[in-house]
Amino acid sequence: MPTYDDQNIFAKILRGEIPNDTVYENDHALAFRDIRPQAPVHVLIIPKGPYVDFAHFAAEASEAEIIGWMRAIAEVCKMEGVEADGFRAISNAGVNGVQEVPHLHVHILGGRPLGRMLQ
Ligand code: DGP
Repeated sequence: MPTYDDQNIFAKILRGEIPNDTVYENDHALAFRDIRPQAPVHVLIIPKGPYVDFAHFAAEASEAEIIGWMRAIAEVCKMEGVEADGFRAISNAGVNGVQEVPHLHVHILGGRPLGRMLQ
């Protein structure tokens, strides 16, 4: 399993060392607006625990953490009004996935037609 770097930007956001535009929070997850939005709705949802990526989270997180993160994603989609017209959920991992911040996050993008991504 990867080693978690607690100096990454999202760890600093979780510790309150860097401000963020919080959209939603529960015991296990925090959701905030992306600093470089690619769509009218662009929210990042992160688990509060120290997980690098999806595989790390799936292997080591508790069921409560997994449920908390998943429910946060669903809640954000509802709150941001993208549930009805649709949205895209992306989680980049590793070098090939071009993951910039090594703390698990899912991007929720919506509010406009996003175009076909896979052919
Ligand atoms: P990626 O790791 O490639 O999935 O993308 C990381 C995203 O995080 C990118 O869309 C920009 C965003 N981001 C980077 N630094 C900050 C920050 O300090 N605050 C916020 N809100 N977003 C950030």
